[in-house]
Amino acid sequence: MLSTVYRQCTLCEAHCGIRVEVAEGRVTRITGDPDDVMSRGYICPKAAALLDIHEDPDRLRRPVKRVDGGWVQIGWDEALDLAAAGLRRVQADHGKDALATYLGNPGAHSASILAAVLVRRLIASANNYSATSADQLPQHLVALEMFGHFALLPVPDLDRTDYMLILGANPAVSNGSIMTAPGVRDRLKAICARGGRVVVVDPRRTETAARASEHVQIRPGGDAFLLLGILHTLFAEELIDLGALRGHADGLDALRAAVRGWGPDRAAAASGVGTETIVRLAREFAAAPSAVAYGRVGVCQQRTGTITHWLINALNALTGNLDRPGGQMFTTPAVDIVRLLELAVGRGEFGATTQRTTGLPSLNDELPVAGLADEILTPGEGQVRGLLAYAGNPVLSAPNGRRLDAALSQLEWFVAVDMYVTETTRHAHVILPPVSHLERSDIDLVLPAFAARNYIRYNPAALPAPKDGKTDWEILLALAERIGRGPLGALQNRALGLAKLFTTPERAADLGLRLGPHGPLRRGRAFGLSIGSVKRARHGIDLGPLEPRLPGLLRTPGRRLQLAPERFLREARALEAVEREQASAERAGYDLVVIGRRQLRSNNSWMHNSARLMKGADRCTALIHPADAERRGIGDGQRVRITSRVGSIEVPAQLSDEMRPGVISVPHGFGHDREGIGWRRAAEHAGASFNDITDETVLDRLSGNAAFNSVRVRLEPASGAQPPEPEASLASTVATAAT
Ligand SMILES: Nc1nc2c(c(=O)[nH]1)N[C@H]1C(S)=C(S)[C@@H](COP(=O)(O)OP(=O)(O)OC[C@H]3O[C@@H](n4cnc5c(=O)[nH]c(N)nc54)[C@H](O)[C@@H]3O)O[C@H]1N2
Ligand SMILES: Nc1nc2c(c(=O)[nH]1)N[C@H]1C(S)=C(S)[C@@H](COP(=O)(O)OP(=O)(O)OC[C@H]3O[C@@H](n4cnc5c(=O)[nH]c(N)nc54)[C@H](O)[C@@H]3O)O[C@H]1N2
Ligand code: SF4
Ligand SMILES: [Mo]
Repeated sequence: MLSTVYRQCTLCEAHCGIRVEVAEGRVTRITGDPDDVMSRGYICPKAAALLDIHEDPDRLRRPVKRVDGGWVQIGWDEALDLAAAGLRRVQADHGKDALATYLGNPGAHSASILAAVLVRRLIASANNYSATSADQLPQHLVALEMFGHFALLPVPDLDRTDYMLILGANPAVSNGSIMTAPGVRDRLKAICARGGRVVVVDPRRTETAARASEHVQIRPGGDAFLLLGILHTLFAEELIDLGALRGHADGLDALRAAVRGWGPDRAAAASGVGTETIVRLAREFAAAPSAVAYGRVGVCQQRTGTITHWLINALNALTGNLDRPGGQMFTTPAVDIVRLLELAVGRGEFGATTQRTTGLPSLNDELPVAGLADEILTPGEGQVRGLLAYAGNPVLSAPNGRRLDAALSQLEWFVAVDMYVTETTRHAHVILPPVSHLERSDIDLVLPAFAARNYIRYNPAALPAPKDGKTDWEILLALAERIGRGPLGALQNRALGLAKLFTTPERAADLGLRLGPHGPLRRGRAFGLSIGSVKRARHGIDLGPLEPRLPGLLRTPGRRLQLAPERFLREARALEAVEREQASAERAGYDLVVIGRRQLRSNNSWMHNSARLMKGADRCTALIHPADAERRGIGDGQRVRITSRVGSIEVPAQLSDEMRPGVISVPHGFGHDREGIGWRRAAEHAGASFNDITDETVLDRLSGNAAFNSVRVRLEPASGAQPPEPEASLASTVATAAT
């Protein structure tokens, strides 16, 4: 029997439509779906690797419990009872905050996130963590302060823009983030083809920069200063025009005052970008028929993450590009996530609680992951003794992962919902594995809310789930049921009763679709979406280009756009301190900055067990500018040691003039050399974990997001390594920018 199933690849935010060909109960081929409404046939090499994951002998297919010297398989009932009893015991013995939760990145790519949120509510601990605080937390804080809700994240309307300024993102490799836009390389190319410009601000000449109209090789952490200089120019040259938002915005004068001291010369010195470039970028941006500034993890993972994203949004707003076609817009998604979140958790309060050991603030009931190890290691009232981790690998993804690794080994009880024995889950007492991605039907509710077009797509399972297999949804609800009988009693049971209404993700989605902006209530019975109509549309449903939504969508008092929130103004006044800090780190002997790098054939930490993705040369290398290498006697391919305050790693050097001198680049997600991990092929390509040298005390100053890209290091040949033969090419390489 031959069949073709149309669904999406759930690996990254692009969510490309795929065709999965099935014969005799086996997947024979995965290709791009040419009729998919969003991706039109585009896929990257990872899509086919869904099959590798599915067939991977190392993937767990049954629950396991840890025993002396290894793991034993157990049945689902036993596993779920055991897991839940342990979680409840931690709370009964040590109080409710002693049990922490961690939600990882793949959780957001499935409707099961709803079930995970429910479990969290039942656990009712203050110690909630996720990949958010290693990623987009600054953007949530900016959304909360400027737009009134933490999930009101605007998206670049890249398909209609005339000018795109990209700061700290490499969509040609990452395929776009908080910007679902499959095939983004072509979409960027189209901007130039229609006479527009793409300008990439990045310390490295990335795959995106190489295809752009212009590359601005900024110093890491320089973006806030660059943007201050641009805004200064806009005010000085009277290029401000709020467009349709005139009359709906507060804080214009305060913003003008905040940037007053940041003339282009000063901004240039602080950012490492030339004065003329800053002035020209400001003029070009203001003059373009439409323009959008877009920033992602490169600038989130900085000491100045929040302030930078504030200035990005302000630049869009001040030039009339916020909420207009071709600018920075909000979606009108099939399921109104913001509305649902509003009902479930409110606006997403900032600082409602603080972390016991670090004092870092919470946002939307989550605390920064940078402090998790401390919470486990520091004795006292409220010490974390148990953990429930869903779809995350924080040992490789959180700052100072080594320390977290050690901390996890001390937990009294740790339950992981994951399909591998990873660097993280090897510390678990019970691992509950979901069926493979191809075996689950699903509907993605979260990421269409951050897409470059409005759309919705249903994902039928390509293969039936094995009889004794469970989806994440089923696992999490089964845990919820067992935890619901726990010490907190009545309240938990009420929440659980509510949840039981939604026995499948489809039922939950159906309600969301019907109540949403494209549902029958708004569009009439004949046209309104329901789960039935979404299921019938095999290639997804295009719901049109982004539409202006302001001021109606704002959740601020009086629905006013806040251009200059007080918290950000205070921080802007303190920016000089950031410059001083950088100087003092240099004096302490750490003379380089290390930044991250994503790769097409990796997906964070967890796809290194796929044969087809691991072909070819070692990718876990340090990109080093030839001049920096030469000064230290380092040759191409030689092993180097990179040392920060918290530790050191050794990786091969890869000399490249695509780096800004003074900056080196290392991918994260490697480091598969730990004892006891279950992914054998990954272990053969172990590499080193970037997060063994990232510093859990180096954070975005406002949100507490991990500032991976602000970490100072020193670099030397690895001990025992032979000094390289001098290379003629080294001396002739010219620096592309002054440090
Ligand atoms: N130095 C540095 N560190 C970084 C970053 C960086 O740029 N530099 N980036 C940060 C960012 S943006 C992110 S999002 C985080 C990611 O950090 P995490 O989310 O903590 O880690 P992942 O590597 O995505 O690990 C995902 C885990 O989920 C499992 N998994 C995969 N699919 C499923 C599924 O469908 N169900 C279940 N139950 N499990 C599944 C995998 O086996 C794996 O163990 O890393 C952050 N860390
Ligand atoms: N192939 C692949 N795709 C992925 C992932 C993956 O691991 N592999 N991960 C997914 C995830 S979880 C996410 S969040 C997204 C992230 O998507 P992107 O935000 O596009 O992520 P990166 O590719 O890490 O790009 C960050 C860029 O910031 C630059 N940078 C570092 N420091 C600075 C700085 O101070 N200033 C500026 N201006 N630039 C700086 C880096 O050189 C890098 O090019 O990608 C997703 N897609
Ligand atoms: S870009 Fe690649 S990994 Fe991302 S959804 Fe598309 S095919 Fe999957
Ligand atoms: Mo991410």
